[in-house]
Amino acid sequence: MIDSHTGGEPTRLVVSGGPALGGGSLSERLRRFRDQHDSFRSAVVNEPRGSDVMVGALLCEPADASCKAGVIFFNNVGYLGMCGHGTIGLVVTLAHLGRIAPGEHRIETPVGTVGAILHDTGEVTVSNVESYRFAANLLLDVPGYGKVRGDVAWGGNWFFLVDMQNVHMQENSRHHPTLDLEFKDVEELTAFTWAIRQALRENGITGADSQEIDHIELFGPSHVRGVDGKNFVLCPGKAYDRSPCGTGTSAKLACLYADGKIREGQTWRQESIIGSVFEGSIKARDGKVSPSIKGSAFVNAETELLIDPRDPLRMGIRL
Ligand code: PYC
Repeated sequence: MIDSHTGGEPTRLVVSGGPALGGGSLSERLRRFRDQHDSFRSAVVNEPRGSDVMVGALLCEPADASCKAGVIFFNNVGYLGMCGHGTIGLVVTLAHLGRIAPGEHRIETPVGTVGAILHDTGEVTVSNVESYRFAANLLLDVPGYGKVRGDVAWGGNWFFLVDMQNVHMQENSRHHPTLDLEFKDVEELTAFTWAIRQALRENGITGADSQEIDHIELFGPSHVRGVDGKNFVLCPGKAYDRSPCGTGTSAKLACLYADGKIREGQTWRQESIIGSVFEGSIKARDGKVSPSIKGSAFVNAETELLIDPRDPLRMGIRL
């Protein structure tokens, strides 16, 4: 396994020794992974070997020979469609292994094929799956906080995006009355976004085909010169994304485009809650966007997974 981080968000790539998932599309193989080998997911990313923040990635043979690799991303509670920071981590790790050189590559994921350019600088630009806003300006009653407005958008995962400049905590809120989009407030931001996620579920608000919205993104202006926006993204298993979230930035770009606030050729710089930055841009087609996300990753560990039959927690701590 090789660990890397992209803007602070970790990716643990299983290079070999993972479960045999057979052939077929990556989405079929994801289903087999989930149904027959879920304990392997937990062994890799859950405590005591991993942590709630860890995103796992299983390197797979691509079904499409034009792709350099296939990948299935997973986390402490399940599986991801796409993962932007993880794809940047994957590309940098493949380069670290000497398996790819700078240039353009195609990578298969369960939600479609994405492009990746490994630049001579070591930076990576991911051309993500087509992204779009599914619903705009929904009003949601979030118990303990009050009414919150947000957009539902697809960026390779489902997001509910909330502009923090429009969030005014109700006066009798037992929570922080002025929640800042700042690192010092991550506990409060986590509680707030988790409450939004529960409220979405309770109100039956979903993405297309009743898919669960499992990522919540709060956004606002950045205070860094030359950076356009800042976000806080809550991931499905309640950990927050240390990176600006590649799929979350894609969802944000789709909403900006739907609002006429970004055009082709423009660069959007997205800061994460810890201060790391991705650069985003779009190509537009039929009301949807093809987002590109540029960032850097660094390899920081090479490890071997040891599964000791005497260890009662060898497959990780899980529900
Ligand atoms: O970068 O797309 C992303 C991502 C999703 C979950 C964590 N990171």
